[in-house]
Amino acid sequence: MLGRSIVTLDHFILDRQIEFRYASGELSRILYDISLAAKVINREVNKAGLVDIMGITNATNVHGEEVKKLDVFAHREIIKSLRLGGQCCVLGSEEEEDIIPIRAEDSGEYIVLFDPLDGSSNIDVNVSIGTIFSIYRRQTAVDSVEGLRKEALQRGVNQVAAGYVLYGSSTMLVYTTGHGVNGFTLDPGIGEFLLSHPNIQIPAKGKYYSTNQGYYHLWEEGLKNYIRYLIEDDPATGRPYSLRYIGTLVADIHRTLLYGGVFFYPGTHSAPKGKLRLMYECNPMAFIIEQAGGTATDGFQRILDIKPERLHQRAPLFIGSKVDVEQVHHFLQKGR
Ligand code: P6P
Repeated sequence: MLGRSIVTLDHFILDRQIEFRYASGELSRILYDISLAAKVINREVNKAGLVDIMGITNATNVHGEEVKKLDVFAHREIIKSLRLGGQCCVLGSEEEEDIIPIRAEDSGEYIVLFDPLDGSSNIDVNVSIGTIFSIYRRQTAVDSVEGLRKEALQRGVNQVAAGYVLYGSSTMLVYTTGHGVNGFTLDPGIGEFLLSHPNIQIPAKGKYYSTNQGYYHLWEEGLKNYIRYLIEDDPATGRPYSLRYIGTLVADIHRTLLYGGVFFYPGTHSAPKGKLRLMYECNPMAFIIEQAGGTATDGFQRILDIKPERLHQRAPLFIGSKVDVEQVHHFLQKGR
């Protein structure tokens, strides 16, 4: 039986670059650069369990210093790859307080904001972790640090691409350029990401909810009512839902994307904006989920419409199947 033809990520990017309304090769190059960094990070992540036996990640930086922490390693690998690619004018990383301007001779038209190793606290227990990226095109020609800071604070609706890498039982890269969502699985034998999940569509309604229910006592009343509704025994309406929570955003969103349901990390009285970062966690995941037919809000408005003020600002996140997110909103509104 003829199997589906093998499509590598590189071929897919090239074949689809006509969809990109700007100079096509630029975005393609950024996606290559990110996928290359992902392969290098994947190699080190897979050794993480051996660090105690083999010593640290045997990574050294330009100064010959040993790089001890995997998230710092991932941070540096992504910067190195994007800097060499020459398509970016400024970067923003969860690991760096301020923006990372790219010097004029290596500079390009794009901004990449990223969480180099999301869920890194899970490394020591061999639970999936990930990399998240969000790509914008610069709006001005301003090269000052202040001007580049503004370029890095565009609304999520301006993203030209977004994606994540999931370092799990297999390593996957999932991304969108605004023309649907496609998933690629790394074949370590040939070192290529192969198209494994074409045109991903999130189910309109799921049977899972995903949240850290340990914070239940801190939530607003409407959200508590929603949980009480979800766990009632009523097979006719697909209840009770099952709780699934990995504690790595990339892994919880990936399951929600494929199986449907809702993920939420809400605000509380003490932390009204919740924990997740708008620019390199909420926005890229919202772009992906919306492109797959789902919804993403902060409990009031569309995530992608939020006007950013700071690079590391947080936002509450309610994201997943359209029907499920609408139902959360119904309970939130009733409780307010
Ligand atoms: P909590 C990981 O530290 C992270 O930033 C996300 O990947 C994840 O969704 C969240 O925090 C988990 O937070 O409070 O449930 O441990």
